[in-house]
Amino acid sequence: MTDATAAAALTLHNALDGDESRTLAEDVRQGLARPFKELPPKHLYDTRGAELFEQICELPEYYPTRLERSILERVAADVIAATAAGELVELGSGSAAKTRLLLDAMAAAGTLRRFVAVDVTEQAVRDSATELIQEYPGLEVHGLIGDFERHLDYLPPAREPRLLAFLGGTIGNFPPAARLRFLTAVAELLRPADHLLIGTDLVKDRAVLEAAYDDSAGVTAAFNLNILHVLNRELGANFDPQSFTHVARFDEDEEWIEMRLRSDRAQTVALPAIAMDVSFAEGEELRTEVSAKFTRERVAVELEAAGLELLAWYTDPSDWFALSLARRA
Ligand code: SAH
Ligand code: AVI
Repeated sequence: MTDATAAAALTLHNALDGDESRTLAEDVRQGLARPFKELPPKHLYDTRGAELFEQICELPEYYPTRLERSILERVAADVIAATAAGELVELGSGSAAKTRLLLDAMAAAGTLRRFVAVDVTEQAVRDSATELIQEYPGLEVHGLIGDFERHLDYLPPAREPRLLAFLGGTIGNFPPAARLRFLTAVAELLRPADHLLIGTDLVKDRAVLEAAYDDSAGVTAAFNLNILHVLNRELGANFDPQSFTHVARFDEDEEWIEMRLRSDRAQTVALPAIAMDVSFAEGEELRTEVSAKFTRERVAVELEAAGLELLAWYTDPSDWFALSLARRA
C-alpha cells in the first residue's frame, strides 16, 4: 500500500483537545480533598503508563491478557459468524494487540471494512491506527482520542453491522454506579444489528489475584506510582514517589482488587496548578484503581440492568476469565 492510500484510510479525531488537563485538575481537587483519598484510574495512562501496562500484560503473574487472547483464538470466528460484523469499535483499545484476532476473523469471513479505536492515550491510538492500516490492506481506521465515559457521541455513525468490543476486563475498573451508567450508554449506541463483546476477569483465589496485581518484578508497582509522576508533570506537584508504597488487596465483600499508594511517612504535598496542599498521615492510603472480578450471574444481571441481553459466555478451561457476547434486549 502506498503512503497516500494509507493516509486516505486513516482518520483521527481528538475529542480531548486540551480539556483533559481540566478533568485531571477537577478529579484531583475532588479526589484528594476527601477523607478517603481516591483518583480515577484513567490518569494512570499517560504514554509511560501505557508502556508499563503493556509490560504488565507480559508478566507471568498477570494472566488476564493471556487468557483473553486464548479465548479469542478459539471463538473469534464464531463471534464474527454470529454477528456478521463489518466494523469493529474498540473502547480502551490501547495497543489493540488482541484486536487483531477479531480483525483476522472478519477478514476471513470477508466482512472486514472498518476499525474504530477509542482511547484516552493519544500515542496508543496513533500508533495502533497507523500499524493496522499497514497490516490490513483496504481497512478503514478511525482513531478517536477521547474518554469513553464522556465522548461516545463522537463515534462515527455505523455503516455496517457493528461489533463493539471492550476487552481486557477494563469494565472492572469502573465503580458499580459508573459501570451501570457506562453500560447503559453503550446499550443505547447499539442498533438491532449490533453486538457488544465484553471481557471480564472472574472471581478466584485471593493469592492468584493479589499476585497478578503485585508482581515480583515490580512492574505493577511502577505503573501505580506513575500516577504521581503524572500529577508532578501536569499539576506542578512535588510528590516524592519514593515515599509511597504500592498496595494491591482483594476485597472479598466487594469482589474487587484495589490498588492503593500508601504514604510511608507523614507528609504534605503541594499542587500549585490547583492551589492545593494535601497532607498524608503516615500509612494513609490513596486508592488509584478498583478492578472488579465477576461471576457469570453478575455479568448477566448487570447487562440486563443496562438493557442488554447475554447471548454467549466464553471462558478459558480454568474459568478465570470470560468474554460475553450481548445485544440490546
Ligand atoms: N484493551 C486493551 C488495553 C486495556 S488497558 C487490552 O485489553 O489489553 C485499559 C485501556 O483503557 C488503556 O489503553 C487506557 O488508556 C484506556 N482507558 C482507561 N480509561 C479510559 C477512559 N476513561 N476513556 C478512554 N480510554 C480509557
Ligand atoms: C486495564 N485493566 C483491566 C487492568 C486491570 O487488570 O484492572 C489495569 C491494571 N491494573 C493493574 N494491573 C493492570
